[in-house]
Amino acid sequence: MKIDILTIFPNMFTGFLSESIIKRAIQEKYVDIQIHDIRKYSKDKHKKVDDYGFGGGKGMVLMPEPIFDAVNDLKTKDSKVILMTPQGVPYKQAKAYELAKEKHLIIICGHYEGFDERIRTLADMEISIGDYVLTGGELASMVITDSVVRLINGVIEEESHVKDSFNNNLLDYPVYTKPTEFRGMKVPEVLLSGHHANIEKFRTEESIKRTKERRPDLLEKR
Ligand code: 6GU
Repeated sequence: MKIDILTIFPNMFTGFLSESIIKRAIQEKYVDIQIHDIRKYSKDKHKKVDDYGFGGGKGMVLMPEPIFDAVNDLKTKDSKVILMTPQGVPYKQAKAYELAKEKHLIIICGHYEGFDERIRTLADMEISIGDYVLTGGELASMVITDSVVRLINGVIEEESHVKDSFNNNLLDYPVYTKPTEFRGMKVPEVLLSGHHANIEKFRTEESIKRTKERRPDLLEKR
């Protein structure tokens, strides 16, 4: 898979791309992630990419031309263009699975007070990562990228995500490691028993109990 991210803050991505699973997925060629500075596509001599909004009002608005030129440069017949905006469709794990099947994603990070409305015509979809406002789409684009890359076949063991929270609209069951007793808190006996059927039953029950307590809205979707 190839992921191209368009941003006016390319440095925000340095840490994200150079640690842990994302770093390894890039090294092992499961994914090619390229960060593109929108300023590079500006035809203005000061590399301007935003301007005052018509009609007045607060803040600067991202101009359409540099972003149109960038998308035009990168787009192929296999591309899906995603616009990051708090006005987009709320992001869910099911969408991560869909995106993980794509060959090429182009992600546009909105910024400042907004982007010129005509930029919307470039997008196949608009995504929001939740009901709160970020200063820009950069963190949101990293959220999308992280959640998609870990689902690409081979990046992590399939076992580690078939049981992820949300896969059946259930939250994860609790897990424990050594020691078997820590500050008076004991690992549940059944997990030490080696009895696989009982362990499975315990985990399912704990998942349901946890979901009931914390996310009853998910259970209604089951
Ligand atoms: Cl995609 N962008 C911004 N700026 N804020 C957000 C968001 C995106 N999703 C939730 N809040």
